Amino acid sequence: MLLLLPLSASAHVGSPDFYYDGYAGPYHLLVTVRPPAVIPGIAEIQIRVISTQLSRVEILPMRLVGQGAKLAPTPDVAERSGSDPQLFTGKLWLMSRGSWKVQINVEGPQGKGEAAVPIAAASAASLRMQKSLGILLAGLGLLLVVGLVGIIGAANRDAVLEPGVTPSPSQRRRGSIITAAAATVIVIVVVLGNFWWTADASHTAKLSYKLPHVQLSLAANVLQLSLQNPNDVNWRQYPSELEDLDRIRLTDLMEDHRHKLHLFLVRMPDMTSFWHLHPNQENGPEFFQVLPMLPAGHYRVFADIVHKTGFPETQVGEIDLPAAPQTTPLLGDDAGAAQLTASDKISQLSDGYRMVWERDSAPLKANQAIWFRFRIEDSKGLPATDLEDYMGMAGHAAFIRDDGRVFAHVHPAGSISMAAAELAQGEGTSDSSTSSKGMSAMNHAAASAEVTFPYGFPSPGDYHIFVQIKHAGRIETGSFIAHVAN
Ligand SMILES: [Cu+2]
Repeated sequence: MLLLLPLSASAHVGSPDFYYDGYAGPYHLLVTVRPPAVIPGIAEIQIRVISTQLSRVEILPMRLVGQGAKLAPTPDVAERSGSDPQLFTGKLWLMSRGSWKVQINVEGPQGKGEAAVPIAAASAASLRMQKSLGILLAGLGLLLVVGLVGIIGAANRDAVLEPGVTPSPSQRRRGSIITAAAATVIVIVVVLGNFWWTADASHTAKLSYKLPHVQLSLAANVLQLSLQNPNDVNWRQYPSELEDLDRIRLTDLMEDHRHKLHLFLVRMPDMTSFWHLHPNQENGPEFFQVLPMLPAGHYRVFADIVHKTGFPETQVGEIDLPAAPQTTPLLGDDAGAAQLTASDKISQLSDGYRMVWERDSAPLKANQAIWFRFRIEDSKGLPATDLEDYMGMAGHAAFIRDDGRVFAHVHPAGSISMAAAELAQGEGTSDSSTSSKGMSAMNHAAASAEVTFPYGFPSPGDYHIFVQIKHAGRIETGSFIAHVAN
């Protein structure tokens, strides 16, 4: 009866769905997984096969790590859409919190193939019961209690008499005593039931996922970050319900495309200053970042981490930055831009390069998986030929709603965590040839002048899309605006 809000659970902020672009054997798939807002709950899966027809698609849920990763349940057959023969849909139960994968087995004209899509499951905040429903249920409950007491009383007073005979005073007394005793017992049961109900509700509320807020402080131009773990304390109180591997710890971070922490800073509300940095770990949840020359202002902060269980989290924060006291060069994979001009089509890069969003005229809609395609052109307007890998991939994108309440860090393979994707491939039931094929497709190098990101906006509103690519040794940021209609 605790209805749950379809809020974001984890992984990204306000963007709970998982989008995946990858290969199952020879078949190119675009997969959308909508995890349930409540655990246990039903995840909805959509699989679109590109360019070929498949004869059969099977889906099954598996844990990402631990014993459960080795025990595959019987797969469900995904249903082919009546109107679109390349679209398959299915539903899967996710029985516990933590990191899961959706294993996909396909069969088609070129034989069989497998893919695994890592997802994260966590209950979001719970909602109180509606008042009207509460009043209705209380009324019905009262009717049951009164009826039960009356039946017990009548059974002990009138039921033993012949028809037409009135009960004697002693029978009446006996009936009254038993009625009173029954009423007392039933009221005690109702009161105990209420205790049980309240305890269970607060237990459920404690197990709902809380968005972690990273603690930020600034000393000169060094930003100090302290990751928080608001879910650990509450999740740990119920060890019987949570396998140990579902515990969230901050000492178990794994590298996700080369870094344990991907830090995004965006100046609000203009969003003209955007930075993607990689702080150094000091110890455990403490990190520090020497800031480059950021323009002063109020910044929204998003810190992406992945636990070694494959459970991704984004910690959020806000900070006011003064004008940088000294110039520190950007190092390694750190990149950003101080004065971006957002466009709905063409973003100017340095050296006369341009990034062009290849979009059609159709309005953007929420909850729809689409490919965001960006073409990089050189100063002559020709497709760029000098694109390089940036942290192992052709590009990195951040989708941020203008109020800062939606944030997703997306790659050419989708909005799944890349580190979790490696776990999903590594511990799967698939043979190594399919796995390696899947991975190479996932990490497809920056061979062309185009970079694509599969994603769907979670809600209507105005968004900024920041797209980062690398060419001629330099990391560039394109900035785009997108209006998502109601
Ligand atoms: Cu990235």
